[in-house]
Amino acid sequence: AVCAEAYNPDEDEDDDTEPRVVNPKTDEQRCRLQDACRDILLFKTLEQEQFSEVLDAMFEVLVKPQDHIIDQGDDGDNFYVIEKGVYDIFVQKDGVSICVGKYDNKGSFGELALMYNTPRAATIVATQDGALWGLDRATFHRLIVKNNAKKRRMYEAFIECVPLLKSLEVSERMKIVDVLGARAFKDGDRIITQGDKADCFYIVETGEVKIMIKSKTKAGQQDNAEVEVARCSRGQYFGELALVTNKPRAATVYAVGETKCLVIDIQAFERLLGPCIDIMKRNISQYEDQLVALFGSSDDLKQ
Ligand code: 1OR
Ligand code: 1OR
Repeated sequence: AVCAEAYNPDEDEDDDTEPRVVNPKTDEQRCRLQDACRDILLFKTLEQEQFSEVLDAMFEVLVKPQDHIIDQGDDGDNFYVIEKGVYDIFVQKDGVSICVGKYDNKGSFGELALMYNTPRAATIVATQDGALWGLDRATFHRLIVKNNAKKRRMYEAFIECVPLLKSLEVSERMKIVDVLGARAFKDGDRIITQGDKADCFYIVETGEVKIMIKSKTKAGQQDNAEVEVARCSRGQYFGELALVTNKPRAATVYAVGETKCLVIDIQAFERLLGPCIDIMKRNISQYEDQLVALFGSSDDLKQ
């Protein structure tokens, strides 16, 4: 379908002659904006200069409960980064609007219509007073979409050989590349903490991670030290369990040496990795067997 086609920014010269958008901000606003944008995956692969241009162009949007920030089917105007507030995600299925998820005080939305020139794919409704930062379509194109061409060149070969993603079409894998972020870790950095709420999924690009668990059934006991249960290296994934089971993180994950991971947020995970879920579930059932061998019960997974 045409809408799945990648926009080819190299064929497009107009963008370069467009004036830079600058929305002046107070120091206080700039601080809040920088905070809100710190973990936005789409910004993670930008050069410093491009990132400051993005920040310059962004503008504050205050919202009230029940405000529709985006309506499914509309043309795309802005991309939004969440500073605060809770936002429900609705998708129309056979004429019925279903709540398929929510953003809870972090994350971003509204990139798809701007990236692929498609109608808005979901409706986003504020459930409380909130604050967003908008980025206009033209600037999004000039900086984010152009950067995506570079991302595809950088990650295409690697993504093509991640075993988990084998069952996807090439175009589906490229859509993952479009929305992923990259994060670098130093030896010993904690990437995931057992018991935390989960909002993203990881693939190891370089280096290695170790997965450590403390038994919940042994909580408080003297001998309940962290136990290493697995390692993941290039091409392997982690952080899927909490997303698939809708539970807190089941383990703590540390970088072993300098490590780089590709990161996908939970909405993109649910939207793009559906076809891989069976493979993940099969591997999860193996965790359970290993857990029984280790602690004598698999209650830690069931709780
Ligand atoms: P957009 O520009 O299409 C609506 O405007 C935004 O909602 C969209 O970009 C995404 O940023 C965001 N499917 C499609 N869009 C989603 C979804 C989603 N979730 C958030 N958005 N799904 C839900 C996954 C939790 C798949 C539903 C079948
Ligand atoms: P998560 O979202 O729960 C921690 O965040 C990640 O560590 C988890 O997803 C999995 O990707 C990974 N064996 C191998 N990997 C595991 C295990 C595991 N638990 C979590 N992860 N287990 C078997 C150990 C003998 C333990 C199951 C509780």
